[in-house]
Amino acid sequence: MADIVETAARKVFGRYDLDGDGLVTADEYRKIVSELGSHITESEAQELIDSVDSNGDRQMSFEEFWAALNG
Ligand SMILES: [Ca+2]
Ligand SMILES: [Ca+2]
Repeated sequence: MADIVETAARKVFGRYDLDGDGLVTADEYRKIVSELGSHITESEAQELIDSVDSNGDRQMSFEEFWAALNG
């Protein structure tokens, strides 16, 4: 069950990670949000990334995304 959830989470993460390098930047996040029809500024996107960023590189890895999902 957890595996199914993790696979789904990886798919979502892969959609955010536009260049496939395994990290979501604020810029990638902002592009996806605007494709979904919302608008956020670059600093808002960076704030959101920073809120889940645990290693301080200001990008979101799958592990950080997963940790955020699992609260
Ligand atoms: Ca990326
Ligand atoms: Ca990070």
